[in-house]
Amino acid sequence: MIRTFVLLGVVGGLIVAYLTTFGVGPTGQLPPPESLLTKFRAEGVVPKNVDLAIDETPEDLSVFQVPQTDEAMLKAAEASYEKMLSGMNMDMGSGDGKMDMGSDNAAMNSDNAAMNGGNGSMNSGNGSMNMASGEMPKAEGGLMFMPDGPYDREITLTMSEWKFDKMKIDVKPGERIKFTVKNGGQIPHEFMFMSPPLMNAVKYRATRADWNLFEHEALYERALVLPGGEFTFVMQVQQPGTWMFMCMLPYHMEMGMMGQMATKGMAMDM
Ligand SMILES: [Cu+2]
Repeated sequence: MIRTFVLLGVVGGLIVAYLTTFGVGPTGQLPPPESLLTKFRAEGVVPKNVDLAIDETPEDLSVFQVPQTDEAMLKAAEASYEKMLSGMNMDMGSGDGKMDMGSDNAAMNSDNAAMNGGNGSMNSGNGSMNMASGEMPKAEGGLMFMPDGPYDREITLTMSEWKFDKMKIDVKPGERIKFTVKNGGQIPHEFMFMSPPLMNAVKYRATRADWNLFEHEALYERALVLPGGEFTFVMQVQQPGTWMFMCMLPYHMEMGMMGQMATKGMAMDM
């Protein structure tokens, strides 16, 4: 009797082993036919295609992510950006990747070297000024910046979203102007003066995939002005020309925070 059970067990085991190893035909190992998949999807047994899409929403803030609140701003800014720069009528031979912006400034620098030397006494004790080069006074691109000193007239410039209260400033060669720059807005801004060659550099970078507005050179730069904050400096116009002043925080300039300062007949269409 026991032999019968052992025999049944052995035979049964062999049958199960055979079925699990060889008993399933090749067709049984293929994916289910499309109709079956459709049926299962309809029944919700397997996820639909759309459910398998990768969610590309970044999980943390990175330098490449645009905060949702900024998207509308950026759209408006992008729409106006090309128009704004093309209106400035700069010919820089876009696309050849070569910039010829250093030579003019270099010449200006050498012209002004004597002036810098002559004003050496003004340089002392002003290391806290937030100038682009860290030096005071600084002369470049036809403008000279000093922390203070004698001046011919005063200009107060108030920043807000998204403009300066004066978008066009007329100046005369040689005059010294005391600027008071205020942030009358609700958010931080920055302030800088740029020459057309430096703006060309910005325009050039704007055509590149690795464009970064934080990469720029300015004749004068105050990196952060908090709401309600203000600062002053004295600027001398050293030669006829045109210059831009702006806030270059992301999308601020494109939204309108760029004005022009020019001597007579030198202003560009903007
Ligand atoms: Cu700003």
